[in-house]
Amino acid sequence: MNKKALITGITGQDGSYLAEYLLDKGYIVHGIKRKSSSFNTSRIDHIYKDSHLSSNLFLHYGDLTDASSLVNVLNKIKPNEIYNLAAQSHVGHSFEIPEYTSEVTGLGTLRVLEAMRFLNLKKTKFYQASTSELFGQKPNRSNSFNENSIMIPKSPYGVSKLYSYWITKVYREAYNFYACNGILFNHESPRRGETFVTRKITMFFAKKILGSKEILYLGNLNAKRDWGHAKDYTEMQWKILQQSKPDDYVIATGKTTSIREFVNLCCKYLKLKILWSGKGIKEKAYLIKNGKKELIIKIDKKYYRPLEIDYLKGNPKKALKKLNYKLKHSLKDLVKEMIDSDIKLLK
Ligand code: NAP
Ligand code: F7E
Repeated sequence: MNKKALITGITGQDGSYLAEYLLDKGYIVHGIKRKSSSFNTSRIDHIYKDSHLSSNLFLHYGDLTDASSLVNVLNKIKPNEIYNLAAQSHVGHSFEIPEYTSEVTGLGTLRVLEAMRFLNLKKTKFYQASTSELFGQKPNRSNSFNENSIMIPKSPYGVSKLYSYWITKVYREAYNFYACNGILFNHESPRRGETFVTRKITMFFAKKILGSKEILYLGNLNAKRDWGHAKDYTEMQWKILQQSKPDDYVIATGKTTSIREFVNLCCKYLKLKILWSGKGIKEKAYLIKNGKKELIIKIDKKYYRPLEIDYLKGNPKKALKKLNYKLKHSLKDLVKEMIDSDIKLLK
């Protein structure tokens, strides 16, 4: 019989790739989508055009802030696997809406776990979308973070995710749940939300190539992130739930790149000559063409966060070995894929 999976956050970047992946594997996929006044299914609409896949995909209204909706959906489906991907996932915005972020990204996880307990779903496996934002401080002895690194989050988002990380472990130990944390470092794709920095940059350069005169306003250019591809990472989410015992895994590439370097990678791909000048809030970037300078990037203080994690690099050794996985995408390929896709979208 086909396995049944429930994905919270199916309309998000990861949810959409995971849905495709599980449908391809023959799963019946159920997704929870929240009520919104405008359409929020653009990342999964294409699945409905594929009759082979769409017949096994079912969407239900629900919300991580609404416990009864979760109990109702879980009771109806009784899934073999739950992937809890729903969250208010923007770190910057979590400073502006901290209480809502805690409700969804923190307590929302408890509501799903409690629904499982209340309905006695003892055989259901649970995946929690944990994050590198749990780690706030560069490790003393090592230059990367692993499963044993100290967790000192630096945002309402990170704190909410820390709660979810621990409550997942508590339910594993207290009630013998098959519950796992995937501690994922940043992962991007053409489906990344446009307010996250990589997509903001690739969309800007796609517009520029098509003749736009816009200026790109960014925040902290020095922050370093470990960027992987969402497709690799969603495949590993599935693998985490296929192991004989539940466990927690860091998923990362083991490489780190600053925002400024990411911009440079985009220019390199597009064969654009870029010149940086100034420091801090006064830093600017120009395109050099035919001996002329065009201002393209400025800093806007509003994109600085009240508190920032300056450096993130993961150590994925345990995950790559135990899950027997080899990453398929490099950052260079990711930049190319995102820019090409944005140009196509704009055209
Ligand atoms: P995303 O694109 O922001 O998707 C978040 C999903 O959660 C969307 O489907 C969103 O619905 C849904 N959602 C938001 N609030 C909800 C609520 N109150 N009730 C039900 N659903 C709600 O995030 P992502 O990049 O796919 O990430 C997936 C998960 O992994 C998130 O939990 C994120 O925090 C975590 N994570 C992400 C990364 C990364 O680099 N991408 C790294 C580590 C961990 P709408 O479509 O209606 O907004
Ligand atoms: O910021 C800096 C910003 O918003 C990356 C989420 O998926 O990954 C994501 O969180 C860096 C930060 O991602 C702008 O200050 C500079 O240092 O793309 P981001 P994030 O905050 O790392 C983690 C792992 C998650 O779990 C989250 O859900 O870029 N930055 N200038 C900027 N960031 C944004 N958004 N916009 C700027 O203009």
